[in-house]
Amino acid sequence: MKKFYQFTLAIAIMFALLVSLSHLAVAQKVNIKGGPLKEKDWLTNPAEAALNEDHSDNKNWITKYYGPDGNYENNGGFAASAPKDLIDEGTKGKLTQESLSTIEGLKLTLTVDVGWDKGHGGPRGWEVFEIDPADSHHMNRGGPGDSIDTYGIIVIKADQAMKAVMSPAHDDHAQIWINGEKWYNNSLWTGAALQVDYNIEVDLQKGGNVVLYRCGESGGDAYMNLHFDDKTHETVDIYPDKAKDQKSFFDEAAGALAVDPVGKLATTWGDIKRK
Ligand SMILES: [Ca+2]
Ligand SMILES: [Ca+2]
Ligand SMILES: [Ca+2]
Repeated sequence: MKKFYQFTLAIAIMFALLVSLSHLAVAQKVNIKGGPLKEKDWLTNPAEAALNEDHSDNKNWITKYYGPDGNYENNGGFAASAPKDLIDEGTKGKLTQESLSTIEGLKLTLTVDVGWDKGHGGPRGWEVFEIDPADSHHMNRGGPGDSIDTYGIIVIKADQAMKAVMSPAHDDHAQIWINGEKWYNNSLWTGAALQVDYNIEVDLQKGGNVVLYRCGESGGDAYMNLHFDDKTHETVDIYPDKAKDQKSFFDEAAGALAVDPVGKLATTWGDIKRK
């Protein structure tokens, strides 16, 4: 009998070890915590050392965004454009980068377009666009490949307030806002389309969360990629999902964008457009 218990104990210990080892294998190092960024750091690069992690095996890279239906062009290089709020510029102050990354601001895109002048790509409406994360030039979107800025939005619907870890890969200057706050600024390209230098812990609120991802490009490769930790992808819904245009995006995300108490999710694209 004693032998049997020893054997069981040994098996239990081995199992526990295996479980903890397998967790170690998939864990990504979180090297930025304590956000959002304070205003004085909005354009400061992370102080932490770059991780140079290869995330090419990750299955959760975002492939669809909602955003202006073309890039801002002739940006003068990302160093010159990064400090400029091109959303503010294009909407004459009706929207800013901060307000666009809120539910109310996102809904304004149903009636407010981006009026960039001819020299910067011209007027833009809003669309759902798809990117291939592995393509290191995917920011081109059929237009010029250099001196451009791309804006992409996703909506994350969470059942409860939670911590999530976001992992961006970008070339060149990335800036990310969530729910009106800036959480990430890094002017240095990560090194490859699926290489991550910073895993950033962020706060998601219960209900809809708006993530605004901006990437500024000077020359060479131009990509903007993002995924979250596995647990987050398992527990939240992310939009655009099946949407192909503005209407279907607002329709499928309506539940996440309703300001009404949970259970009263009648808001649709048509309702918002009428208001
Ligand atoms: Ca790197
Ligand atoms: Ca380029
Ligand atoms: Ca580049």
